[in-house]
Amino acid sequence: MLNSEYLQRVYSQVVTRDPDQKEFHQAVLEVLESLDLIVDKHPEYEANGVIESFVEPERVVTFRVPWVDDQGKVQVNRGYRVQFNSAIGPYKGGLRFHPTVNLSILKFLGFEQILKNSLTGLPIGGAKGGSDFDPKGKSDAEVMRFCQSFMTELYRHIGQFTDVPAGDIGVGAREIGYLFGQYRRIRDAHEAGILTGKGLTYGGSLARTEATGYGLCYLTAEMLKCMKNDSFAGKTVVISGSGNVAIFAAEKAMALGAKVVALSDSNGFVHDPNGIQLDVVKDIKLGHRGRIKEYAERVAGSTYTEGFRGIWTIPCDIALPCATQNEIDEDIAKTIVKNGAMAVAEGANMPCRPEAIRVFQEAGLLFAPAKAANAGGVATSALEMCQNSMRYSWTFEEVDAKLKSIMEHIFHNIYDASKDCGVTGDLVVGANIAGFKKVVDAMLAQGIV
Ligand code: NDP
Ligand code: 2IT
Repeated sequence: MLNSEYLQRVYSQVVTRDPDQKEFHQAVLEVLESLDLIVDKHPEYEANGVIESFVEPERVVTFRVPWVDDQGKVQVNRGYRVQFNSAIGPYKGGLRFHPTVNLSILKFLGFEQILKNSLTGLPIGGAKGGSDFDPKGKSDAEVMRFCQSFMTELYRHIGQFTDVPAGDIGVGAREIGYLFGQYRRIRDAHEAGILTGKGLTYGGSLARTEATGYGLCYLTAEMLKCMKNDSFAGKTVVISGSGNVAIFAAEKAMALGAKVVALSDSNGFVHDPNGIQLDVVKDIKLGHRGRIKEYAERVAGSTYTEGFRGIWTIPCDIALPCATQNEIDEDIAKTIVKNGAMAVAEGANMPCRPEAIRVFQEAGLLFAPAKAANAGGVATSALEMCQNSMRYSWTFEEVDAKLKSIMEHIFHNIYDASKDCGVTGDLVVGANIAGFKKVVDAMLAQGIV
């Protein structure tokens, strides 16, 4: 656990204040364990109450979201925005629409977002928001009415210099479009920079859709090259999820010469030993919001199995969990190791439990944590903001080249930070420390705010 008495005190206050927020505790403890390696050298942290501030959101907004379903019945959901830290730039982070959304999950996501956004090297603070609304099975008209109601409250809390939301689970191009339309109507102004992930016809950036998955592979490729003198070429890859991150991670992994053999959704997984046919997956998931099960009905030689965790029994060289938090526990991690994997990189946020990460690291696997590995999405969101400010747009190739260079830079930054801390190659520590240093310097420079 924690050696520093100061950090122990901070952590126990976090737990005492919000005893039910398990996911938030998990995310905080991991970061504090890394800070434990440097905190003694920085008495100014305790003297200025910096870490107490760092673990407490600047602002949390919760609100009622009433909307009318297709039967004419009023439904009421709960909306949130956790504005965690704006020391280095406006709050920035996605919106998640999923029935499991609660304050613990949004606080863990907002907390991780601070460090992730710092690692991108771009001037963005950390936030997260969303609702317990479930877009699954809803008509487009219902989703539109929900988004309009959600934005009718959210609009007063966001702005291009204040807070810039984007997508996450359950929030893609359709939802961002409805949210943007409502904001524009309320404000009577086309302020493109208030949301990212927009459509290309109204201020979106080329390559934002692909960015998280592509970025994950760019960072993983750099890690393989620098730490194992290896590459994606000829490797077998398993990717959990089949949403935005998973699909474009699969696309880039294949482009880099790997064979992707499995994908999943919350119901189950498909295994295609011949290599997943991505056009079929795109047709199912992006074409008509179908279930991954359909893949096995359409592609000979592939199989479908109920239960999403079973995907990790399929042997692979590289594991890319891209679905949701805490899907890989200690036992699953042991299975992945036993099956001979060499690397794990997190596309989802916190998909591996701490015990699982320990299993990977002790077995000598390369492990890239989410706050570095999936930072390509938000980095490209920041590039979208940049283009909106310039009233200009870059080509796909220009954005993609910037994304690749950002991800390679992140890898070297976190690798070097791990070395400086005396734990060379522990990229969890590297990411936490490198991300934290920039934010804490900004916080200290700005006084108690
Ligand atoms: P999508 O909504 O596009 O896809 C989510 C995928 O994960 C779906 O296949 C979904 O299956 C599956 N999934 C969601 N919840 C669960 C669950 N509780 N159990 C099992 N499977 C689940 O979301 P994204 O692809 O955008 O997000 C995936 C992950 O990546 C999340 O952790 C997100 O925070 C993270 N992320 C996203 C970024 C982005 O730019 N979009 C950027 C950085 C990180 P089903 O359809 O059955 O629900
Ligand atoms: O978790 C994430 O980094 C995201 N969902 C993307 C956030 C963003 O603002 O693009």
